[in-house]
Amino acid sequence: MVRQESGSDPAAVAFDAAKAAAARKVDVLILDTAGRLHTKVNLMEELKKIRRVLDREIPGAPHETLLVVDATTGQNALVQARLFQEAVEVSGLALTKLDGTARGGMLVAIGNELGLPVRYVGIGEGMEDLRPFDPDLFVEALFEQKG
Ligand SMILES: Nc1nc2c(ncn2[C@@H]2O[C@H](COP(=O)(O)OP(=O)(O)OP(=O)(O)O)[C@@H](O)[C@H]2O)c(=O)[nH]1
Ligand SMILES: [Mg+2]
Repeated sequence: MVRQESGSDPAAVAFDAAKAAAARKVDVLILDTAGRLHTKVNLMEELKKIRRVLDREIPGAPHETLLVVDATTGQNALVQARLFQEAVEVSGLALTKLDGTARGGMLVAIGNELGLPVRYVGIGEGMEDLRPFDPDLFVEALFEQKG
């Protein structure tokens, strides 16, 4: 776990993490960015800077950029996904909170327009509740009668 004090420059933390990952010869480095709105230009610029720093330290990195979308967000998720993809080349999605009443139908719109694959779904708050995406299960649940 690599971190700095609250308020630090996120790109500097990313730089430290990339250095540490290389030094320790780890297989996987995961960066978790704090929640941010696509309407906040300076925060989106920070994301771009993180990408640049990573690519400089580990050529080709990041190899995957996941956008986490909350299933309760509805169609506004398409706007978010579009803007994040433009800014930081999102390569896949994680759709959380599918255990509630929301079914995540907006994934169809996102897939249609942006062609982004869904990598993970969240179906609860436990460690094991983040699962690889199963398209057949998802479609079945989408049309299932609830209640
Ligand atoms: N029921 C349910 N709760 C979830 C799911 N995923 C996350 N949560 C809960 O939602 C809350 C927020 O989750 P976080 O993982 O902190 O969300 P985050 O996107 O990292 O938030 P920021 O870092 O503030 O952007 C926590 O209480 C989680 O347990 C899910 O799939 N189902
Ligand atoms: Mg978080």
